[in-house]
Amino acid sequence: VQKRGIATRTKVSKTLPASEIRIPRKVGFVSSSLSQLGTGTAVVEEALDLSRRITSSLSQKPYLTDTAVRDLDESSSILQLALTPVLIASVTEYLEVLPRLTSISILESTPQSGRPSGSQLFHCDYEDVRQVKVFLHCTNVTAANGPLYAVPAERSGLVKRKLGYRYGGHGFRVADDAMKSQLNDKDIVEFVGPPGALTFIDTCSCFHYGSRMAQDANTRIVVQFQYMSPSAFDLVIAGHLRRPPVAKEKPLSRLDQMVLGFT
Ligand SMILES: O=C(O)CCC(=O)C(=O)O
Repeated sequence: VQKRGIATRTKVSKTLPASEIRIPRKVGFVSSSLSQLGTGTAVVEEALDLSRRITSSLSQKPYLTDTAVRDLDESSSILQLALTPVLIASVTEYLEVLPRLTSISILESTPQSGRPSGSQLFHCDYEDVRQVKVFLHCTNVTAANGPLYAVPAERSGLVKRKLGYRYGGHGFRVADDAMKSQLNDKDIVEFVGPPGALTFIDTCSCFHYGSRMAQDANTRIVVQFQYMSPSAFDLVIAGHLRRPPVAKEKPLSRLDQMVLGFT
């Protein structure tokens, strides 16, 4: 899983710029944008283009198509965003280690009748005790388009204790009534925003859900970048199932190769 030791990762991570986008630990999320990263919108165009070419997906969810992005080449704007030094610096500061980029996915949510289910219900991810997912809006996301909603990390921790929450298995998804009995409205933060809006969020520490669309709403398209510590449970147990989303390791820098899991 981790072919290089922490000492080497730490040394290499020292070449990153100072992290300008801080994810406060008690909150577990922060909003940003492509312009704050000094990045153009070519990445949004590339993602929309890819989404138009998706013909099949592994996703079992009727309301959400989740398609892994693979075999990018080094000129891809999606790959360049995933490896942007300021972004990696922010994730490194939060996870306290140079992270592994473990997936890039295109999420497409569409209206679906019936009661919310799956990731439309409050839950915490369990690949590790902490991870960072970065959501990039590729369409305008309003309250009608099923935005992401999240509860700050500290508050989520209190709710976990109160509910006796267990990761995975039965009870991993929590009904609204049970959550709302523990929360005030102000504890639930909504991530709306135009194409180019970014959300950095620790989905293990923060209860969250998304994709509850209004019946007449337009499709919501986001790119999701997932970063974990190299010693994350998921990588230790099933790291061999995760392939870098890029075709070849050359001519990427050593730091990029480490983030991508080549070295
Ligand atoms: O945005 C969504 O629809 C939900 C995403 C989610 O639950 C996750 O990525 O863990």
